[in-house]
Amino acid sequence: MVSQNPIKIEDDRTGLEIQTLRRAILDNLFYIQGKFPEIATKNDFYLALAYTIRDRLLQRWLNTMQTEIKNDVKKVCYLSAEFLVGPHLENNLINLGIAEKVKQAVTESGLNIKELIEAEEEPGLGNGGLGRLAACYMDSLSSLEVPAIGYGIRYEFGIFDQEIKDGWQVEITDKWLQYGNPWEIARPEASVTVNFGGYTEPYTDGHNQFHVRWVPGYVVKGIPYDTPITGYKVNTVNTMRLWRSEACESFDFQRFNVGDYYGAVDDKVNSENITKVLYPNDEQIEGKELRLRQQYFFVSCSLQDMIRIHLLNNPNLDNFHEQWAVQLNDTHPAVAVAELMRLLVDIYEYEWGKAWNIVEKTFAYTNHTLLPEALEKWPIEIFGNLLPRVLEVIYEINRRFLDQVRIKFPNDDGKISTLSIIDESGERYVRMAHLACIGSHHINGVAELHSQLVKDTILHDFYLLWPQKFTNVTNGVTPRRWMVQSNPRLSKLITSKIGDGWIKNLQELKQLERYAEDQTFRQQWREAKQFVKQDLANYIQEKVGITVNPESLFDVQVKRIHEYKRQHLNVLHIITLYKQMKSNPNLDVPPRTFIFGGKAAPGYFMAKRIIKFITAVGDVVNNDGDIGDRLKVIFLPDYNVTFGQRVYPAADLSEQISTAGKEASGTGNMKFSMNGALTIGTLDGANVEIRQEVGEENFFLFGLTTPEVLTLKDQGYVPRRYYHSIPELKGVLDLIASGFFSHGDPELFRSIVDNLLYDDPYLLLADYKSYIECQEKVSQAYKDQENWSKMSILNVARMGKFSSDRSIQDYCNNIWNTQPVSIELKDYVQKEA
Ligand code: CBF
Repeated sequence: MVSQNPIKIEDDRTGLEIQTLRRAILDNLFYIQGKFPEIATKNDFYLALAYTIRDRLLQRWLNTMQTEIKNDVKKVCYLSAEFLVGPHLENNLINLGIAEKVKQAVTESGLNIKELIEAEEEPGLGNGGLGRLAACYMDSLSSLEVPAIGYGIRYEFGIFDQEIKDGWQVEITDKWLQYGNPWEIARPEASVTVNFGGYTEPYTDGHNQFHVRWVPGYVVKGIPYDTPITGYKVNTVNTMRLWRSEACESFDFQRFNVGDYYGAVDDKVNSENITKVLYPNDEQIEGKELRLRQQYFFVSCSLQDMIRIHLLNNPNLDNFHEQWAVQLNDTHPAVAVAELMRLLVDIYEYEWGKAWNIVEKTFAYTNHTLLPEALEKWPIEIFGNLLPRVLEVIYEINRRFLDQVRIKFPNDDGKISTLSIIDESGERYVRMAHLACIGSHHINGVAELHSQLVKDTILHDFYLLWPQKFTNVTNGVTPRRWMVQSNPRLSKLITSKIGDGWIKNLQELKQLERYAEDQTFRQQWREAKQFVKQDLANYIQEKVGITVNPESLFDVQVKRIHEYKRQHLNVLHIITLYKQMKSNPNLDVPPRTFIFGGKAAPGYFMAKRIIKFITAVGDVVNNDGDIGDRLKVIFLPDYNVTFGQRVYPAADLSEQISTAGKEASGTGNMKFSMNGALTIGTLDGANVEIRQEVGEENFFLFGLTTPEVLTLKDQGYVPRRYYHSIPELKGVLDLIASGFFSHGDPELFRSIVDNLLYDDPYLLLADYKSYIECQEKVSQAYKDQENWSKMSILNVARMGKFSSDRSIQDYCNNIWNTQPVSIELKDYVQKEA
């Protein structure tokens, strides 16, 4: 019964009038931060504003949760060890459509909205492409009104902050939570427990049924923290649910009482360690037991959570797969296949075949890399000690699977050993990709070329077994963050011509094509670019104290530092250009500013040396009076989402120069192109499709193709042949080897030079000539600014395909079989007790 005098939860508290917003900011500052404006820090004001905005999305958020639970709609669960969401505040203002009003309220309160937005510490809960993709997908799921939960880990310390000292990377702990996180809500009432260690034992129940029981060595509690993920101008606000580990009992009185003071908190410390820190490796496995503990912990918590929610509306789990589409974001959560089997068979007492039917129809798996060093496998011993019951379940899955293999490929022991989940070629390992393939109804790569290579190479035998499981979903990125938010000028210019429908339907950018011929529009286009370039130039000055010419060609490579991404090929070009300028001071090339950014895994020797190489070359070039501002080399420290938002819009040229066949997709390539940069790139990953879309004439292509790479390697690649036959290349390598860029020390970069001359696994020398020639074409093209602008406009106009909305639609149609659900906003009215 509703009371006579009901109280609505919405109303003045969450109103959008300027006065109400101002009042709310002040209230939050006072009542939550406990501060007067006079003594409040910038962070206090940021938090007060963030809470104000959070209040304004809560009704949508709770309505979304309620609708999804009540209507029992099919939900997508994106299981990912990483979510690199970036700062929330501005994104939420845009998605809620309240940016202008809030800006006015903040300004009238005597504050600066830009400064408050910049005060937000970004949650660095990912390494690079894979985690950022998960974040773009969460944005699109909400914007497309698809019911979804992103499940992951709430790392206390995210990806390290990078400083550059004397040209070297130094890692600093990322304490992103130290001043509070206003976006999350802890839900301790939905905690679950997770078993580790111990042993298993058989038992027979009262009905004479045989079962296995896991007697754990220790049990850890998982506490969910929810963060709202708003959709663009819709009511849907989905949830990202991240788990934090905690000891079940944080204090052991028995140990304390016998004087073991440190031992009394041992359990607490060990349990909390699970979600302490993100492993900072991108596409390299770290075979540490703690990493497996992290994976199993968040997977088990998430599956238990899904089951709990499912049982709110359903009598049993028979239809679990009809209600939940669970996507495995790479193999990091692949243990979910065995864990769901364990839960169904051991806890809910399902018969194996029935349970397997549910499992197979629940999961789908995305592969994100072909690099052998990134393919996860766990030594049996580590696995068995940590998760004894899960290993037994894996053995049983494997036994039944290999029986099928024998039927399909009779008398073929080779197939048994290549397909088995257990690698028995030497030390025995659990192969996580195999578990993911066997337990999933679909397997996809992340760009056309990559999906083809998955079928042709690493998962070839699975493809022979189940061709129908394999498909492609080309990656995409959200235009809300990567255009509207990061490049407001360009976005407004576009909207002034074609309306704002493109923000929701990126294909509408096509209408821009006709403006490529419009001289006035091209001028406006250049002005928009110039504005952000100036902004970046100021930022460079402030961060690294180097003055760059904002009129120069901004040539940008920002991404993780990895040999296959070939930042050092870029440097070989810089040195080539430098040598040319030195020997011909009248060389007619446009001035260029080379901008690099990216983190190296702390244990990756070559990647760290490449950073030093870039900065060392920069030190020489930037200080050479003969060169002036015709050539500058900048390494900007601490590349992250926030910095990406600044750098993508300002680029003229996007460097996508990986060895063909190595980059699964790339998503930076899309962000650059959407912001009007032209690409110099190989036929790798999504570059292939970007070139197809924007047109060959609007893309600078160079380098070997994937089949050419393979043939060259098969024939026995000898990099020294290129060294001897290309004088320019020889000159560059000799100069490095002489110690010219290392204060006369020939040792500093010997590892790089020797690696290129004697091994060169990523074929830099083979691609050098083609790259240099292509860069000359870039320089020529840049001289004709009218034509460059035309190419730039056409790049943006033809990027419709690369919206993450399209990718999510592909997943919904071809893999998840899910439908959008629109969320009605209902008033909450206090009921009588
Ligand atoms: O699919 C998203 C991205 O994932 C990676 O970053 C990865 O971690 N495996 C790949 O390297 C990228 O090519 C890909 O775009």
